[in-house]
Amino acid sequence: MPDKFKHLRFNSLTIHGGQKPDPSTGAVMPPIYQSSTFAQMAPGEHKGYEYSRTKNPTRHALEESIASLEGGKFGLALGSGLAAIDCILKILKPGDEVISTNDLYGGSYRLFKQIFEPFGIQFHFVGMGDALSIESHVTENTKMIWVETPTNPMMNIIDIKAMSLIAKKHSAILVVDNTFASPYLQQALSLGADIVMHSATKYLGGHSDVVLGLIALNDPELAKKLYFIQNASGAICGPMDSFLVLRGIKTLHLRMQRHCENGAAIARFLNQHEKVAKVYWPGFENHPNHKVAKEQMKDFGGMLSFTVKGNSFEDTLKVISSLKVFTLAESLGGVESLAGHPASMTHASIPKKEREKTGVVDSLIRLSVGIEDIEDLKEDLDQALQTI
Ligand code: P1T
Repeated sequence: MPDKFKHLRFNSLTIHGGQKPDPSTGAVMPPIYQSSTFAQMAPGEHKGYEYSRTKNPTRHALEESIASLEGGKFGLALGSGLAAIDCILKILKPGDEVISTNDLYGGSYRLFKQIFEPFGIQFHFVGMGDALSIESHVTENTKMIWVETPTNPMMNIIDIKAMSLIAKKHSAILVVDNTFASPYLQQALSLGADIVMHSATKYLGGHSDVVLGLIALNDPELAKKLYFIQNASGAICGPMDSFLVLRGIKTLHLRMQRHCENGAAIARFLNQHEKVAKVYWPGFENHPNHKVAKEQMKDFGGMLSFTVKGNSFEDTLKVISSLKVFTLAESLGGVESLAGHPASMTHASIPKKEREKTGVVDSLIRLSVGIEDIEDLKEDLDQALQTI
């Protein structure tokens, strides 16, 4: 990042972090360098770019941006959130063990269990509401602790600082999936994480028009390993997608403010609704880790889950299919409000017995509250709930 931007605060960093006018033209937005390869003056003599899998100027601008937003020295951009997770897990070797949150995105669980476990890496899925409870799962082979917070979809909050103390004590790498919070709400590196990753498909991109993954970290040795894997395995994102996320990031702070405002209003609205059984949202004072959320997050975000009264699967389907402003769809973090049914959509790859242990029951509905007019969102939920 140019030195003149080093002192900037978060909102300014979303616009200027890692950015400078294009050196060859002065273009204010990083151009979409849609080129696979770059001319060399002599073999190995070039302007910093040889081949786009290794390094591409548009992707590089995005990598600098996420590093600056997360307060990291290094950033990496990959083809999806799962490609970013895959890149991080490839640091490990057969025989290594990972302790992971037991409530997490179904695709992460599937990657852990179905791709990495057959290669000899063992995963322990543990409730991390009380950080100390993971100690009994640590063995001499524990090399990584994987934390998603807030968790998808139960909105559990994990104490990142407490986890980092445990990780350090056992020389394990602490990774935080910061997708639900975004760097606007929570900066995991400053709380002690070694690596932070995002599905930038969500809040960072912010417009449901791109799939992309991001990583930020400070440790040069770890960064060297990750850059090696990024290039050697090759799951990079293209320049057009990098540009779209860079554009999204410039309004991250504005969008997040409204997501948080609307999220809080919807959580409170549902909480007093006669057709709703339970609302999961870390902003409630009786949320088990509300205090931790208040300490490590700036606000409570735009995600929440709830169950309908009676917990009937049929009623749940009726509500979710009756929504008109909320779109029934996977994903989250875009400007538009989305509703999902985790049991049959995002978390279908987790065996029913496993997911029900963490609360992902058939009557659970997950909302990604967008930035529309709040009264339209309330009216929509109310008319859908009145169908049961
Ligand atoms: O979809 P992708 O960009 O590959 O990101 C995967 C991912 C990683 N981590 C978390 C916390 C996520 O929520 C996701 C993707 N989640 C959804 C698609 C979803 O609807 O929950």
